[in-house]
Order: sequence, then structure tokens, then C-alpha cells
Amino acid sequence: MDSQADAKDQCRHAKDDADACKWYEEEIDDDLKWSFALNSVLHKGTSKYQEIALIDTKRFGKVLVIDGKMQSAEIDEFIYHECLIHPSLLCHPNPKTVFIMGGGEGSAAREVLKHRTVESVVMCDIDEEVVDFCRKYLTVNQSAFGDSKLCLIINDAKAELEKREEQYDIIVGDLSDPMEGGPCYQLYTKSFYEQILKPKLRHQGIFVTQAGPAGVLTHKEVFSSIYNTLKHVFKYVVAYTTHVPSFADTWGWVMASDEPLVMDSRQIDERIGERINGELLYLNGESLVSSTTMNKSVYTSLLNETHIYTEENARFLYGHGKGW
Ligand code: SPD
Repeated sequence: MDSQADAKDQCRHAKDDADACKWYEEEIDDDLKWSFALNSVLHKGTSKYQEIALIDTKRFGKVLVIDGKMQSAEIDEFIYHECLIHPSLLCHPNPKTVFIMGGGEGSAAREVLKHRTVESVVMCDIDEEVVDFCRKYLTVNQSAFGDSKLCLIINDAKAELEKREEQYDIIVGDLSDPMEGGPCYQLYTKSFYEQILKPKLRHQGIFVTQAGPAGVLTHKEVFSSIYNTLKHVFKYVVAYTTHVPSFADTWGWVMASDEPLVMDSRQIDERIGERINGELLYLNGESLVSSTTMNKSVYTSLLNETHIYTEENARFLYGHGKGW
């Protein structure tokens, strides 16, 4: 090798070494980490409540990280957000009004606003700085933030729902995962569902919440408890799951209503065609219906779960939120 080629080679190795050091690492449990090789850290900020960062990862594109926990990744956030939003809106005969608890990154509102029947969407997030950060940097959600049907409220969702007189066709929980000391585990409790949330649903109204990891090894952390808790508050409850690659797990959601939640794949496909502007990337009638079928292990746990989520007897995902 001549000296010029040698220098180039050394330089390449030095660059490889430097790049190899740039990793974002998240502790999933006290014995498990999930690491993303980074192109760069794009933006960082701190709010009254949380630390916020937007990082550019090699595998998953831009990733939003709050308090060291990844929230969503550019390349597959459509899976989480389509599953969070469309099943309940497609089950409802004519959803016009939607209240989103949390959802500060704007992706949940973006999906709701694809529905032609929807006349107004309230998005209520506690953290103005997170909302401003996402509005500025998550360009994919900019038109949702600018939509005249969207009413953005900065407040605690519990306090906001409590003081409002309106009722909604759909209420969505796009909340952070329940963490000890975190800002929102109280919004997963039976008393909150029963006394504050349910009275704000209209006749035929549906509540849906993200419900944490639902993998074979992780579904008992909070998913089975959220499902069981909602079964004690609503007549009809449907759990559904799907794999989200950037979460390194299967994820779960739970829908609940006092009217039957009918899911027929042909009807869902028809409603997608009639009601949704643009195309869904993940869900169609069959995939939605199939996401409600659990494997034997998860099915049995949901059936046998007895834990009811209360403030005094809460379950948490690994990690610590910031108290406030
Ligand atoms: N918008 C709140 C979404 C919370 C999802 N948490 C995912 C964590 C993956 N480790």
C-alpha cells in the first residue's frame, strides 16, 4: 500500500471508530439495553417537565426521545399511530369529535384528521415545550398542527376533561408509558376511567389507549392490567397488538365502549375507502381483525388477570419519570 492509500485507510478507520462510538442507548430493563447507531443528534431541549431530543439514527431515521426513552421513530411510527387511532374511529358509526390525551408530537392528531367524518379534534398535552419542539422539528406533522379542526390545549388531560362539559365520540390515550414518578400513570386508573373519562363519552362513544408492551414475555407488565381494569368499567373491551420494530417488542392497545365493538374486515375496508383521505400504510380490514387475536400465552393472561390499576396499586414499566 502506498503512503497516500495508507493515510486514507487510517483516516477511514479513525472515522469508523469515531462513528462506532456514537450510539443512543436506552435501558429497557435493568438487564437489557436497546442501542441505535447514530448519524447525529439533531436537536435537544429541556422543558419544565422533561428532557427532549431528536436524534438521527442509522436504522430508524429520526427518533424522538423524552427523558431518555424513545417515543417514536420516523421509519415505523405509522404502525403505532395507525393502530392507536383507526380501529376505534372505524368501529364507530360516525365519529365527529375526538379528544386526545397527550399526543404532543402531533402524529395521533394527523391520523385522526385523515377521517372525513371528523369535525373537531382536541389535543391536550401537559408539556408546551414538547409540543413546540415537535411542531418545529417533526415536519411530517406540520399540516396537522396547522389544521383548523385541531384545537390544541396545554393542560393536564385529567383536569381538562374534568372541567369540560362537552362529550366526545372518541377519547384517545396517547400517553407516555406508565412509569413510577412519571407524569401520567394516574390516567391508567379505574377511578379515572370511571369517574372522569367515561362520563365524557357520548352514546356509542369509544375510548382507546396505548397499553404498553404486549409481547409473550412483557404483556403482564401493564397490558393485561389495563385490559382488566377497563373490563371493570366498560361493557365491551377489545385488546389488540402488533409488532413495532423500533420498540423491540409487540405493542398493545385497548378499546372500550358500552356498545358492542363490531369488527368485520369487509366493513372496515369499506369504511377505510369511504372515510379516510389518503392511504393507510399498515392497517386494512384483515390486519385489524387479526390484531385482536392473541397467542395462547397472552390470551390466557388476559383471561386470568385480576389486577385492577389504581393509584395505590399501580404497575409500572421500567424506569423513572420525573416527579412534578
Ligand atoms: N406518545 C406516547 C407513546 C408511548 C410509547 N412508548 C413506547 C416505548 C418504546 N420503548
